[in-house]
Amino acid sequence: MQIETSTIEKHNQQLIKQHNADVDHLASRIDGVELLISKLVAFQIAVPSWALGTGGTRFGRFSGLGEPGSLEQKIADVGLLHALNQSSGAISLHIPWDIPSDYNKIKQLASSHGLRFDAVNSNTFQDQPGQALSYKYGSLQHVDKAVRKQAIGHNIEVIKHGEQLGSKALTVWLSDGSCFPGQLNFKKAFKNTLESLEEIYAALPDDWKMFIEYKAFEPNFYSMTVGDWGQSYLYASKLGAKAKTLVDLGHHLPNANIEQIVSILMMENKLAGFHFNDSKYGDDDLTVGSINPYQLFLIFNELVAGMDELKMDHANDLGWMIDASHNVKDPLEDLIQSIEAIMIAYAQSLLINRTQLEHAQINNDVTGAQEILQQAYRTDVRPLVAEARLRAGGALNPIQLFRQAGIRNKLITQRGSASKATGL
Ligand SMILES: [Mn+2]
Repeated sequence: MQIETSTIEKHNQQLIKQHNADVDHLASRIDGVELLISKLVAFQIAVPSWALGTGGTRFGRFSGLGEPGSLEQKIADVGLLHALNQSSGAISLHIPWDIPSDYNKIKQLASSHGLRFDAVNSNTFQDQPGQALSYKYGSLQHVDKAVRKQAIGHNIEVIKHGEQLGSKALTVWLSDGSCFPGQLNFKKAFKNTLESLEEIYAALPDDWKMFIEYKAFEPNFYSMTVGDWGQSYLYASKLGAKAKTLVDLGHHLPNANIEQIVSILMMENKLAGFHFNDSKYGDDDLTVGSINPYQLFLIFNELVAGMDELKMDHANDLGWMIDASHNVKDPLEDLIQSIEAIMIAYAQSLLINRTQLEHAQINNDVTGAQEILQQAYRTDVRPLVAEARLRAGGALNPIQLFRQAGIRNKLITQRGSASKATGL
């Protein structure tokens, strides 16, 4: 289904008076508010094809209703999101869960919703039906060269799918590692993985990037062969300029200083982009900003500082994607909340007075530096984020409209209550 422009306009009319008053109030206190709003309008966050269905844990999965049962329906769902917030104009496909049967048709469908194809994701963390060799003991790291070759071949196939769709990056996340001490020779596992990545890297088109994602633990619980940013950075450095490190917020050990990791990676021009989510204990895949919004703001502070130093385009020069799983919420509502949280943190980071912050830093004014950051963080920027949505044709309050328009019920009527999203 598609949401009519007139439905969005009618919704906005109901809220416009209060909204305008809120924007005027904020605008009078912010220098360069027009530039800030234009940056918010340009900023787009990709939605992965696996986030449109209800997630689960290894203990169980409680399906939602009216889930998208095909790639076409997943694209339609991202299209709905984008119509509501005008900030989710890209979809990231997971191969082999979402292989298009007709590239042109899929491309046309996506562009009819104003969507482009973001990074493509390979999968060597599970065995597929009919697969010759198993990834039980790893893929690119495997002791058996034949298994490594199969995994390399899969990644090259993913690149080919991506080329047909206009993607410009391959994201490699490996579950490779070991569950028990002694199981793996760490150095051999690293070297095998590097050799395998080199073969995949050689197959990358000139204008593509390879994003190397790391994760501290799970599914392997003793060692991960790309376990932290240091290992990812080492692979990316050895591979070349097209390889960069991808930071997933949930893939760190508790209390890791992710903003410092981001800062150093940016200094080296080795940050590929981001997978957004939130967590309390580990890779919890919770809604962005639901647990630790201050951390998200501090990360955006470093991102904006780093991008400005490198004269990068905020919207296009790094990869921005949500990577979360919704076990108990409506996935579309959860995604609306996630994107809103990202836009808020981004807007707040744009408010930071960098000249004052630098002045405080070189004068060891610790209190002053904290005040500058918290002044930005404690500003309620939601009216500016809403104004950006309004100007782009979106809804002032996407969740409210999603509910008022009965979108989930319409999807259930269309797809049936038993419809299940493909994926894990
Ligand atoms: Mn991720």
